[in-house]
Amino acid sequence: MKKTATIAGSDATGGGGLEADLKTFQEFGTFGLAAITSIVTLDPATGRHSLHQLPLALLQEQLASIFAGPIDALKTGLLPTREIIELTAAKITNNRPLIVDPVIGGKGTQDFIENDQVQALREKLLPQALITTPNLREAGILSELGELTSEKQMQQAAKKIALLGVKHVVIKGGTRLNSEQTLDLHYDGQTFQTYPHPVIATPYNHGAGCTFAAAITAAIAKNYPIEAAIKTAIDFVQAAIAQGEKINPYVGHVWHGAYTQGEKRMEYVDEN
Ligand code: PXL
Repeated sequence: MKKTATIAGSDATGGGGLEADLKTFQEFGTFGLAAITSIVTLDPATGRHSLHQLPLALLQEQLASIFAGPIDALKTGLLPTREIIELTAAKITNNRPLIVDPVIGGKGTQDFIENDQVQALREKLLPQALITTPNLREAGILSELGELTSEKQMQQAAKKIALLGVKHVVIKGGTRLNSEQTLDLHYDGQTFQTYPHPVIATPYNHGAGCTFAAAITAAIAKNYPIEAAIKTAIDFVQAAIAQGEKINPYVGHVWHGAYTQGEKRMEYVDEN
């Protein structure tokens, strides 16, 4: 069985963060492990998110736990401080594939991120990564090019991010690029490949970014070539968004069980 691990924040509402990662890992038939960097909660009275820190020593013990055995592919999500990024970067020193989802601009998390964290991502983590999966806003920040509004600018940003040492940059165009027909861009250090796909019109898409990176991580663990991993992840997230569901008055989530649970959920059948 392939083992996939995530080092990420917890999204208590279950759409993004390590909850999305673990559900997606399982949907892809891989065994998921997790280290929690922080916890994001939702105030039901206001819909506002809060970020709760955990002691750094506790993260260190979780990292030791997940690395107690072999891991086939590793993903990072929300790493909200420089100290957390530096500790994580120091503990992933061997050559297992690392997928960095540079969570900077996600829903519910964008208020928490400091420039210090962005610099640590650029200096410590991205040089070690096989793949990084920024959205348009995150790609603008990591590349220091600011707001990106065209495919040409996405290409420029991907080139700048690749200079940090990460081998494959996958920028998600999302609805910010185009609200109907968008594209994801892959740069492997030499050539660009685009993956056009329609935007599925639904407000219930929370967790899509985490789910995308987790799907790539699981596919890489299963030895898919990079292009196939990206294509598989895009298709899966499209299905997960299409089956998204409202979870509370403020937010609706993608359905991480879109493939194996979507059509044939386990139902009790009375044989008598
Ligand atoms: O933006 C994605 C994300 C990542 N990680 C955690 C989150 C969220 C969004 O809410 O809560 C922990």
